[in-house]
Amino acid sequence: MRKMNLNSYIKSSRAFLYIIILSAMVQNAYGWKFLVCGDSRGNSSSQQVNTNIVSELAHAATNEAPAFILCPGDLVYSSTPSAFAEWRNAMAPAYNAGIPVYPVMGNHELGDPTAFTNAFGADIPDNGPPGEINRTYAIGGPNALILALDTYVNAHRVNQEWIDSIIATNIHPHVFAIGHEPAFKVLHTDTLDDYPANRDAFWRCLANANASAYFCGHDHFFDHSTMDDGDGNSSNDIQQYIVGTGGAPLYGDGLYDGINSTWTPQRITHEVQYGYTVIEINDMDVTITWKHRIAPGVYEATSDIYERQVQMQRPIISIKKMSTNVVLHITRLTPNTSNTVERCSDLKDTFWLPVTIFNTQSNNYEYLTPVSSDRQFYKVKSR
Ligand SMILES: [Ca+2]
Repeated sequence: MRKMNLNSYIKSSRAFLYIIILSAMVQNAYGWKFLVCGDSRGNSSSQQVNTNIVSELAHAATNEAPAFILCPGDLVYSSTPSAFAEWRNAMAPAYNAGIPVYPVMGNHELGDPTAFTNAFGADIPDNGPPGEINRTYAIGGPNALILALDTYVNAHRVNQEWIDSIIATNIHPHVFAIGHEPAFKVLHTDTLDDYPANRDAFWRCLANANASAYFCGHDHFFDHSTMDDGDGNSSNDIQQYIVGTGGAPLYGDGLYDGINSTWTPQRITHEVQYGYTVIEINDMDVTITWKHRIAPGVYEATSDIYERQVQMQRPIISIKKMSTNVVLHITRLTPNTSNTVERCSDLKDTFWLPVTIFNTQSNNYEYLTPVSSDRQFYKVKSR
């Protein structure tokens, strides 16, 4: 009797163990967060870092237990090994907790880019374009792609060719980007709108990738604005978050009076205070919260909470009929999975004939197939 009970206990323990493991995996994939906060520099070469605020933020950030922390530039006043050592020392709580910290360069790091890459290169993935290693790179979360972009290898521009190549093989539903300079001007006039055609291409690329937000600094305040693309659908408008709130001397306000092309900036929140943004991802939901400093060492969530449910985009087929063939150009595919093209000649048919089954490393695919009747319908299944 006692033995049976023991067996039964072992069986139920094993079942319980499986449930726990499954639950841990689900938690890992579905509920996670990262933080963004930039511009922590001091005001002179003798005061390189606002260590008081950086230390506060490092403690607050560590208590959030994020997957990683992103810092969009101007960490220190001037780019020297000792200044970066001072910054890393102030960020010690995060480093000691094993939380990766990923910075990109600001204009205050331009004096000596090598000092920056020496200080942070070991932490930064070497997956960027040639000539921009440790300056431009991609970070993958459980279900997100984050593009960390240098805006100074070519001043006031991002490396669009590299971004396009990364987006083309992205498998994650959530996409974000960070860079030092705002894409749309508020206070500083030296922003990505200095090259409007490049900025427009960048912003359209983010929109096509279903991105939620671009995080930047340069202006020393918090500014959250949504960039209305004028299509009457606010759910596809990308948010610009200026988070130059890491300790640098705070600035007065500005206007969105740069070159905005076809977008209409709509301000959600502007605040002149230190703090950081928390990006929480739960399956297809993203929540971005601005947390500001209300007392020394005390950071609290504000009412600026942006919520969005990312929709999986359906593949699109464009069909070009040649004399004896049709060319199917398929976009928005999920790379690395089994995709199927099927056809029928009458939509009332319940049977669709498989035309091709393919794997692709890209989210684009082109397929040539013979014309088999005057009227054909095609559909693609992608997962
Ligand atoms: Ca829109």
